[in-house]
Amino acid sequence: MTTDKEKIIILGGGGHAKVLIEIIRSGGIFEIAGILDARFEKGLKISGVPVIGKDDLLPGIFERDRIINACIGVGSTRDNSLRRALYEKVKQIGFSVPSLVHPKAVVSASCRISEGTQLMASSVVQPCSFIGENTIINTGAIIDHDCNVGRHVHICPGAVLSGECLVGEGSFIGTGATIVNGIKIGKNVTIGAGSVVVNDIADDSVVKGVPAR
Ligand code: JB3
Repeated sequence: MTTDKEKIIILGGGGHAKVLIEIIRSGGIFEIAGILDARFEKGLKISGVPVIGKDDLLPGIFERDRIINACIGVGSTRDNSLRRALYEKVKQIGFSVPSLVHPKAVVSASCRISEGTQLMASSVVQPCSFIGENTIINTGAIIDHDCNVGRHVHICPGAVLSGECLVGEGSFIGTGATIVNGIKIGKNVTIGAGSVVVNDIADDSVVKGVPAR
């Protein structure tokens, strides 16, 4: 049976990809064409989706197979540079990278989310906030009002940004971290899990603890 759904290819077949597969399926917009991941044998199924090969197939998938949507299914555990590189690779080929929003995410009508953003279950983005390209707002994370979260950022599960916070591109906010109102976090910053951030953090810093230092 052919469907009139647009097709999408997923890069990566690990835990993050499994979460995204469920979001894609719940949205009912895309048909998942397959997974690219060198770690697995071609033909292996992950959450029912076949592994079809490695990233070197991307140009042919775009040009020959006319699949124009890609999903960055590789997560990040501290450093977002691989996600950034994969996003830039697929964009350079010409793919669109749809934002993926879990049906149980709470997303204000007045916030703006960019291409490639991934909002997981129970995440919240409050009014007038902005989320940059290829950024993950992971399970249960909260972005309160008037925040500005840059591109290629990972806000880990359960992390909380109070109102009017800024997070620079490439930064990583660890699981359960709390950022109090109005804090500015620079680019490529790593905030450890469970930290409480009460002061602005400069670019390229690595901080943790309560208060985070
Ligand atoms: O903590 C949470 C809720 N999620 C984590 C997520 C954000 O990051 C999760 O627990 C993991 O820590 C991590 O998820 P991810 O990236 O799915 O982890 P892992 O299970 O290691 O799977 C990564 C997959 O990406 C592996 O199968 C790699 O082979 C594959 N991979 C790595 N580099 C790649 C590339 N796949 C492609 N297509 N291209 C690559 O360059």
